Amino acid sequence: MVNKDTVDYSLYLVTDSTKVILGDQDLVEVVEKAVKGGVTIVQYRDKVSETRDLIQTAKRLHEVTQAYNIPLLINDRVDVALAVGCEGVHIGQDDIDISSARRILGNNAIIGVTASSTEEALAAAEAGANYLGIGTVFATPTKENTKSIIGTAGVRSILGALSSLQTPPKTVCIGGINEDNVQRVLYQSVSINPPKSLDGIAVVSAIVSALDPEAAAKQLRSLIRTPPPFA
Ligand code: TZP
Ligand code: MG
Repeated sequence: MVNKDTVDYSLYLVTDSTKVILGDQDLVEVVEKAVKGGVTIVQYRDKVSETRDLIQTAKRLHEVTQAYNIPLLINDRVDVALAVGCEGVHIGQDDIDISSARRILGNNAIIGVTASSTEEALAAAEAGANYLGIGTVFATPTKENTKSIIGTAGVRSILGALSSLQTPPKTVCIGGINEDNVQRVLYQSVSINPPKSLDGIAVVSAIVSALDPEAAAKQLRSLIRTPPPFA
């Protein structure tokens, strides 16, 4: 059983079912390889499948994540999370509100929220989000209609605002992160006063589109664990 208060957010995989990102691969196989490589939490994000297929795939993904004792979250769809009995949801600013999601899924569910500004971050924290997905850090072809590209300076200012809270939510950042920039993102994103750093990095294409998703996850995980040489 996954305990929501001790979740490891360090390498957070967000899936994508579009041909351009996933290619001809089987999504569940890709996720299994990524989890073997060291992914610590998975979000099933699928904007193309019908509800019936979403539930079927989510159940298969949940078997994988349960075998490795890591959480599975569903993007947007509280109904799918409830049907599958997985650990929670990730919602955006235009999706169901946090307190409604909490009422439906209960106290033990993990509820993550996208935040692109200090206002959104503080409001989500206040409403009881367990973690924030901060971004979009860098422009990315994976999600072209993002509201705002905030850079590492934007991540820093959100972390700075959260650091004044007594129990800030966990934080991951997302958008254009890969093995070439992950250490720079982690290093540049630390807010200085009072200090607050990210709890993890979320990626889509760096793992899902990799030739070898297991090796890509392994490499990212070791880069996240190892302090950068310039720190
Ligand atoms: N939310 C903000 S950016 C993004 C999402 C889901 C996509 C990130 O994809 P990638 O391939 O890791 O840049
Ligand atoms: Mg959404």
